[in-house]
Amino acid sequence: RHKFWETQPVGQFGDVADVSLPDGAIEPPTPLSEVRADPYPLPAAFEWFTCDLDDDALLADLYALLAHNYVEDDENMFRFNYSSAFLRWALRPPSFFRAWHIGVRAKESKKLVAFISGVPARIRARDDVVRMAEINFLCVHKKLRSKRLAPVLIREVTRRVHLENIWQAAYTAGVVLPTPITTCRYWHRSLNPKKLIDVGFSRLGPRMTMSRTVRLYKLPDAPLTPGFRQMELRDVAAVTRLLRAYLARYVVAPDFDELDVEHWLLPQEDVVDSYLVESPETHEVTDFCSFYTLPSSVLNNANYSTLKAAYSYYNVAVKTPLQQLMNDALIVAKQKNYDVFNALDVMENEGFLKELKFGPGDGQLHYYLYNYRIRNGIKPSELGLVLL
Ligand code: NHW
Ligand code: EN5
Repeated sequence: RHKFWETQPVGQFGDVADVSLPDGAIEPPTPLSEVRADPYPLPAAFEWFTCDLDDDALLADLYALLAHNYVEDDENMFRFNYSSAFLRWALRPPSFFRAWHIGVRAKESKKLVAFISGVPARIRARDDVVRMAEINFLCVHKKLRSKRLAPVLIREVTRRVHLENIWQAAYTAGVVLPTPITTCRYWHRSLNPKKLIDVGFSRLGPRMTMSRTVRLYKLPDAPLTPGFRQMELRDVAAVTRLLRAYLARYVVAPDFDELDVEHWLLPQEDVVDSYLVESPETHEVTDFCSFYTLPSSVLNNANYSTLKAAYSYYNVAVKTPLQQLMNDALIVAKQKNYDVFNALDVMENEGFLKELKFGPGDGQLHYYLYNYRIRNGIKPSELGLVLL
């Protein structure tokens, strides 16, 4: 059934529930001298190409490859449209490896036709902090699909990760592969219901008029929590303390240090937004919330070409109730002209989704680990990891 995945060190569908197998690495590391030294062969017309994201021309090519060929919903109405600034941010965290930004080009035209990437991360599974690669942006041009190029890309990124003496990876996908550690549901909160209905992202509910719908999703003009403000560079230490203490509760979560927090959570316009609550009395940072910006192209609509979507990222509510904190996140997203606010049912999110008028989407997100077994998997609420 899975000619490629059957050969890989991932939980095979048969043995997920086998209690005799221990948690942790599925196969041990091999000596670096035994890692294959040269790239896997590609069909003759193509060549490997390590991408330099400092190069604006290359970045524009990568942006265009993804904008035209990356993930769509099940009815091909929308396609993710990651911005160039977002791609630079996502692919250049602390200690990133340029060799893990892997393109495939046509030898003759030099056109970029496929891509896969990894970035390094420390991810904790139970009490084991593991150096991993986060794999993302796997993409094969629509005209080259179903030719078994994806397994070559995956083997090549695996080889380059092994060369850095890293033997585990984390990734997500909308498709079922062997074998998810957990399966999450997307939830959506309308901010601009009229546009969402016009483009077919949502529907007018039964016995609902447009004006009732607009009223239903109306939000205040400004955040309600006293001391709610944008995160700044001076907040990195406090946010790191809050987040580390919070993520310690989850079975699988990133192990963020201050450098990671500065990179992943310091606001960057139209890429990542972070807010916190600074107590007006003590000036302590007590709560934190964040979202990233990932627009989708609207395919085949006469009136609109893009949807501006915010995706819930990491949130920590200590003093402010989580529901109130997330309501303020919705308010600032609305003020910044987002059309929809999306969230997964990870961490404590179940606790605010229905109350804040999110509705379940038709998409799922499966989470995977490569060469790391977690017996029986985990629940979405035990997952403290959000991948972009
Ligand atoms: S998920 C988004 C993936 N990208 C898209 O969906 C974009 C649109 N689609 C495409 O570009 C986020 C193509 O359809 C792709 C497949 C390229 C998806 N993950 O070349 P063939 C990520 O980026 C398997 C993994 O003929 P294709 C995460 C499939 O099951 N495997 O197909 C990426 C089959 O294998 P099987 C996937 O349609 C994580 C084989 O590919 C997959 O032309 C990568 C067919 O290949 C997917 N999303 O191209 C794994 N989709 O065994 C990282 C299909 O079933 C692992 N397949 O026969 C860790 C590596 C690092 C380890 C380090 C220690
Ligand atoms: C991860 N790095 O299917 C990348 N999105 O629900 C790979 N549906 O937007 C993972 N089909 O439900 C990709 N509207 C996996 C996701 C791929 C994209 C995808 C889904 C997630 C989505 C929308 C639009 C559906 C269009 C037709 C959806 C309903 C919203 C409604 C708002 C009002 C309250 C009820 C729900």
